[in-house]
Amino acid sequence: MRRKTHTRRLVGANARVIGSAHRQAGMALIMVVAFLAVLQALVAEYSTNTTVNSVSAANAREAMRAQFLNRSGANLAQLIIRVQTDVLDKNRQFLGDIQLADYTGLFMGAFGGSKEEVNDLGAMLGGFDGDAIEGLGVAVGAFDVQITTEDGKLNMNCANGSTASKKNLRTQLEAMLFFDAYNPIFEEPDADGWNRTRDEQVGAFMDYIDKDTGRGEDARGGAEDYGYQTLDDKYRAKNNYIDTTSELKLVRGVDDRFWTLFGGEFTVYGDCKVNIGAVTDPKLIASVIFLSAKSPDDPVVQDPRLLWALAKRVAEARSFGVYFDDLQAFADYVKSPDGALQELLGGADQGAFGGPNQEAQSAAANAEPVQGVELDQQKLGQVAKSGPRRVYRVEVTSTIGVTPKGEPRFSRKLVGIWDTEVQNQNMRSTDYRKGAWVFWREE
Ligand SMILES: [Ca+2]
Repeated sequence: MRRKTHTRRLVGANARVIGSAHRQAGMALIMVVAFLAVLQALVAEYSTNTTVNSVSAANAREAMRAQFLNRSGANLAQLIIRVQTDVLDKNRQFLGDIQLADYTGLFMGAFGGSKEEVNDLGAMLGGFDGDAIEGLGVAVGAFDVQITTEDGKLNMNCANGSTASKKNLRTQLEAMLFFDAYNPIFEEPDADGWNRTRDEQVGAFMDYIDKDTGRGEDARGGAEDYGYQTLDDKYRAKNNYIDTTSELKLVRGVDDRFWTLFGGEFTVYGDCKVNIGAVTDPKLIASVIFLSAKSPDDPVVQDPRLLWALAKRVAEARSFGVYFDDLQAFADYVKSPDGALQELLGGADQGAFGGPNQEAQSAAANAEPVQGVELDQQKLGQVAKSGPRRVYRVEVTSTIGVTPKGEPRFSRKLVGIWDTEVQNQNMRSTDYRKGAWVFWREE
């Protein structure tokens, strides 16, 4: 019995040994599996991190490339504006109102284009290869420059100017809103529920910017109270010059509908008179004609439809190859727009760069007859001026790479405002003279 027991014990011990070996083998397997799982997670994380780092490094590289392309575009724009002010503007009496900015689109591809664009341009100019001339185009990406002027817009900061400037701006704003077509705006409340007349809307603009806190230009109309403090987001009127036109959206009555219609008419730069050669919007042209008509009873000025048709024709003048070198040229054209077109088609005035193209000629030939208005030179001189442009808006867009969908893989935009009358303040700059950037934004 004893022996048997021993044997059984032995068997039991052996069984325990074998059992523990089995348990250890399972442990190793679990450890290996667990280790593999952890390793897999580590590898995945490492791989994700590396991809993120590599992509963000590539993005930073493209951002820097695009930024420097933008700077190149801005430098090129500055050069074009310098040529305009120093060469063309100084010889206006011989050359007329030629604006280089109107032609930048034609040659911009040569400087900021990709290799393909430069080759296309070379082919167009006489079949030479893009490589034939050193330094054309850019190695990586491309940039495009647009130069426009702000001189054809209403400078809203004139609301804080001299008495004459204030009066002038008020009259122009009133004239701009005068058309019957805008009645719905003043018959219905704005987005904040404010009911206003045309007069109150103009007053809201003037009072928001003028220094005093009294209604009207002489501040005798009682306290300015446009309810800015009662709005959901309270704020105060600025009562000072504004920095960007976007601030005008804070003026009472300026909601999305108003802004869509008139937002493009405003600027915060330049003089208090619009440059007649640069006004392109029929709304503003109509206001200029309305304010400077020789007779207030003129049938065209009395009939908004006729006035609108005339304003549209004047707005198209530039595309027909008509340039308003001075106020007289503008008055002549407005007096007899159809006569001016006939003269143009007869080839009497070929304008700049060989005159209007075929398309413009046929457009001019097919233009509907429009009734003119005789203008008073003195009245015209009060609201408008002529001559070289003063303020330029430069917009540079740089793109790098192309996605499979054909869109740019990376793009950056730069907006700069160049004022030819502002003195560069850095005396040590080699560029110490008139003309400077007064606004600069990269996005
Ligand atoms: Ca004020």
